[in-house]
Amino acid sequence: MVVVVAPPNPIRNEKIQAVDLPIIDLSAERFQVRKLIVKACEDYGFFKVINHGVPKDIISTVEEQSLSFFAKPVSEKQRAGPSDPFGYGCKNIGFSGDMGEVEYLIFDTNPISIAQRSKSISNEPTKFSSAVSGYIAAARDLACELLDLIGEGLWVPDTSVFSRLIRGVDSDSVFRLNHYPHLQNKQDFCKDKDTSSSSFSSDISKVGFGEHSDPQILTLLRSNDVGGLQISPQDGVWVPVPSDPTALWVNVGDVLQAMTNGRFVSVRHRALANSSKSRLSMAYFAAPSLNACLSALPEMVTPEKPRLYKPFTWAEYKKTTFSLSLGENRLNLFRISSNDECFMD
Ligand SMILES: O=C(O)CCC(=O)C(=O)O
Repeated sequence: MVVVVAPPNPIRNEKIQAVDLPIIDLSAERFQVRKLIVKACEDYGFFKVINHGVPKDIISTVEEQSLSFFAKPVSEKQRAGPSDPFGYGCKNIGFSGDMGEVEYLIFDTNPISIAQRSKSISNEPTKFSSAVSGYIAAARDLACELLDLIGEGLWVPDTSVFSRLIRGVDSDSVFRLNHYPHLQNKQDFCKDKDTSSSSFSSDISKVGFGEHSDPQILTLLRSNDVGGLQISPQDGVWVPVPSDPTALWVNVGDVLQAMTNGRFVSVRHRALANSSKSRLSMAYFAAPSLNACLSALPEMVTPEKPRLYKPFTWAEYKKTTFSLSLGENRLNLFRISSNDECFMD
């Protein structure tokens, strides 16, 4: 007799906890701001920034143009795909078979390739591409400013040690627009005709973007007024992140965790597609150049806090990320074990 055991529903066994997440006002005194950012990165690897300086008109043009694109028939959207790795993708996340109730557009940050790609995305490609490139430039400036504040707050001698990694034209940063359909949309949004009867059921907790940490240095995330994002400060505990279209959320990525020798946490997060309105998020992932060699800053390594991770290049780390499934803890693969004593300073 074959006994079929239903897989445990991870979502049902979780604890949802409301937490007041840190809010950083960038117009406040610099010495206060840098202290609060360091604390937020240590406690949560996550915080909200207000008075961030990313122009509102650019944000609303990117949002309007993206929503018009995602509202198009699937066959038209597919003209901007597949995402290999840039362009339109639907449900498939990454290269290891992960799936979610999400469709997306991914771009590199080169204005020329954005302009080229925009021709298959927008009916007003110049308007779309200049808004996307404008958003990316403002997000990069903001990420550099936050990384400089982090350098100052950690009292490292070279305060631009982090921002320098993402400033150059060879930085491997990417920009991603995610669209999570609303609950009423029972049609399979990846197909032109609804062939499956309930491919998107009204199940209250559909995973839009599964649990993961971001591999890069820092992520800046902005969404419309629809919630769904959750962070996990500890295993099995999820904290809902309230939507605030006027603010940006910042999360520490794996590289920053490695460079601070584990002092900052690369926060695990996910997005649920469980609203009656569709969620649109835009994420700028600040990454180094492929050949950047990444390791804990000497100031972060002490006899009490020995080096946690082996040095790696961004190309190596990216390759490892692509070879694993979304939720895998990749940084663990670079952890120094007691057999690796020779890596110690
Ligand atoms: O849409 C969101 O809120 C989360 C998106 C995300 O985690 C990602 O794009 O990596």
